[in-house]
Amino acid sequence: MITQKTKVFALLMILALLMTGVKGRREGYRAEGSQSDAAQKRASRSSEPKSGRCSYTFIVPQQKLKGALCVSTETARANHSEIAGLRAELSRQQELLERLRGKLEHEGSLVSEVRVLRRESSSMNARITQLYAQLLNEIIQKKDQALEQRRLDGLLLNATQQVLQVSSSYRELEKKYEANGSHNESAEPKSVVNDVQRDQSAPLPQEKATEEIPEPFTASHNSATDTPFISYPVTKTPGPWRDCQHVLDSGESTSGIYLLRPQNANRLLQAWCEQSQAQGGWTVIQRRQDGSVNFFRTWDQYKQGFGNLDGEYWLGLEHLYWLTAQAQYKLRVSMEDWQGRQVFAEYDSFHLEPESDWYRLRLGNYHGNAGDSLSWHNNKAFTTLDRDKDAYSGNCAHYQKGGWWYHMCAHSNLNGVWYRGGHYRSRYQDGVYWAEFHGGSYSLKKVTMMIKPI
Ligand SMILES: [Ca+2]
Repeated sequence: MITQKTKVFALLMILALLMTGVKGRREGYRAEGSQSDAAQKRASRSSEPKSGRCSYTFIVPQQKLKGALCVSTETARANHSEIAGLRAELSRQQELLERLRGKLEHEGSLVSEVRVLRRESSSMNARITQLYAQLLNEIIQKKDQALEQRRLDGLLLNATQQVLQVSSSYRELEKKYEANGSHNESAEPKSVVNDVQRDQSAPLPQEKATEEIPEPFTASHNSATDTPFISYPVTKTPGPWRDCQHVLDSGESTSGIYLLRPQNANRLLQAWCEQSQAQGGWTVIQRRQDGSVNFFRTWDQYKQGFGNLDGEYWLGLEHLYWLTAQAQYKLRVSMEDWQGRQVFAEYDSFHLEPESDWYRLRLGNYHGNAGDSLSWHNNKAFTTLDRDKDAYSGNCAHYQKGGWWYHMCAHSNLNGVWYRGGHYRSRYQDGVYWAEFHGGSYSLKKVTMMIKPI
């Protein structure tokens, strides 16, 4: 142990001698030495052996630090405040940033709103464009339709002119024919008949076509609706007869259509002769049986007659006037309800006043089993929807839907609306009724009005 200490001591001493040897060289550096060197020297100097004291000299390896190593508490305090300042600045900046972000978001939402609005606006524009195109298209179509309408009007006008031409040439031919063959009685009446008795709704060309068909007519040559009054075979004997009693007296006992010419009347007509019912000889002046003919008609149509001779028809007031003017006639109204019950009403005289007195009804006494629903109408003028001659403040024909010798308004309305099944529901009492037989709200199934000389 002692030897070891001695060895260390000897080594240190050698080192100390070596150090003093290089002392001068080391002092050359002192001018440019740093404070740290000075400090180091001071430390080494303090470690130099002093008298009476035993000490160790430690050699500290030279540090290569340049400049002072200073620790200033003041600076540290300053740094703290700076940091605080920075922190404040940072938070301010952050706040600012947040605010900016908020603004940005707000602007962003505005932008999206604007975008949505733009999108809507563009879709609206598209819709407007589409509507505009549609409008244009419709305008064009309307123009086309107007052109088409004009074209059709032209065609119609043309056709009407042609019909008028045909009609006038037909009349001329008729006149020539009459002039040439006035001795031929059977041909002449026929042409007049159709002039007088045709259905007002029947077109002229059809009328001409029917004229060309020779006698006797066949049932197949036309339908029941388009060419009335000539739609049933005329009997073999051409007539003309004064009335159906005249036909019967001449030995024609078959019911059917016959050609008539009332005395003193410069007119011919066709009518259905009822030769089997009630001893025959009846000239049918009105018939309802299936609702196939509309009886809501004008004065002129009631005057001239309308319908189908083998179906529903109205003979015509003018014909009735001439027929009943040639002799004393009686009237028979036969009726049938929807249960098949048949009744009749007879009036022992019947005639009409002329048109100048509105075909006023003159009626005799009633007898029969139907009840009297016509005497109330005796001495009344005829009324149609376009000629009001009734005693009611309004026009009875408007409410009762037919022409009749209305009073205020009716106990019978045999020219009313043909309702199926009997009892009918209507705003007005407008059915085919005979008040004494089933009342005013019961529409009869079959009605025939016919006249016969006494
Ligand atoms: Ca009136």
